[in-house]
Amino acid sequence: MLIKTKADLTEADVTPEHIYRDRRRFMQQGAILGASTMAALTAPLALPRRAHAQSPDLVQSPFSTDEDKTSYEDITTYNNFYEFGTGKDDPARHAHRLKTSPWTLSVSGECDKPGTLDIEDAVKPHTLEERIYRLRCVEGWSMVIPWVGFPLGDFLKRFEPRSSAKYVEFETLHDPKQMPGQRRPILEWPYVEGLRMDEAMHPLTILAVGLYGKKMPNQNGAPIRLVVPWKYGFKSIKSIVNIRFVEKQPTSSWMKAIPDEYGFYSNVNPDVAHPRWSQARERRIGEFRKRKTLMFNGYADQVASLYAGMDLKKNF
Ligand SMILES: Nc1nc2c(c(=O)[nH]1)N[C@H]1C(S)=C(S)[C@@H](COP(=O)(O)O)O[C@H]1N2
Ligand SMILES: [Mo]
Repeated sequence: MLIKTKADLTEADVTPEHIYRDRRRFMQQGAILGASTMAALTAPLALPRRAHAQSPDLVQSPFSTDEDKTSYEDITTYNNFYEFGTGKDDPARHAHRLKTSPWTLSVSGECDKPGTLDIEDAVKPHTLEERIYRLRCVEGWSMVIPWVGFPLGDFLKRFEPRSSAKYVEFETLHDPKQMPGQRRPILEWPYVEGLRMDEAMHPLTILAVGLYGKKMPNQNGAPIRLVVPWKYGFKSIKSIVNIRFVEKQPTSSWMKAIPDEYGFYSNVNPDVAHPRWSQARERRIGEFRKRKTLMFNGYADQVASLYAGMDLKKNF
């Protein structure tokens, strides 16, 4: 009898037929990481063995910073997610209440192919990349986070936006049963954010479904969140359920709550102070001495042209 050694086995031999077929279909659609897409979405959270190890099965993005990454522990225990409370440790304590599967994402408004997708179908066609980005919170701290995600622009194109689509509006889930912070009027719920169309289509802008090579922890915005690295962290809306192409500039929850302090653009700009504190410096979580904050959070070469001719003190 011929016994196949491990080296002789093909993928088909070791994988149940239907999974093998599905996986092949993914790969033919161009998602090299089809299998790991599903793994990233369904794998239980496990701590990476080495905090600084890169994920070998993910495409490494040329847009990644080579600065030291913030620890997994800090990234997942020091959060802003007001739906779970305003304390930094509230999201890590309470976000386990959020049920992220099943999850549907609906895309509507000024487009020819609106649709409502299961999260798996939303992610499946895309190649997942590791993008190590700086995140600068308007409160004066920053982190370096190895996101797992794909360009928002590639996703949006699937819905064929019309020329009347000038902005994109995003909404977080609204469910006070799962999100105890929504039982109090801290912000107007659901949390709303927006981008101009060119900001949304910019190659640096991603939808993230994980970090440190793992499925997104709930407190960081599972199952899918926005990441816009040159803007203050609050633009990067978590746990998204609705995306709308619109003609008029959306009003974000922060603009509604405190219009003098939070504008639509929210670009990281060390020369524009927040009315109550300077934005010139920041504390990188894990470091003691403060750093100088960089224009556009260090992404000026890639994004400054989007704002050519605009007064960034008026358009804060
Ligand atoms: N839905 C929602 N998204 C949100 C927030 C929030 O309160 N609710 N906080 C924002 C702010 S202020 C920041 S700094 C980042 C923090 O992301 P992190 O906790 O993953 O570091 O999430 C942003 N996205
Ligand atoms: Mo923030």
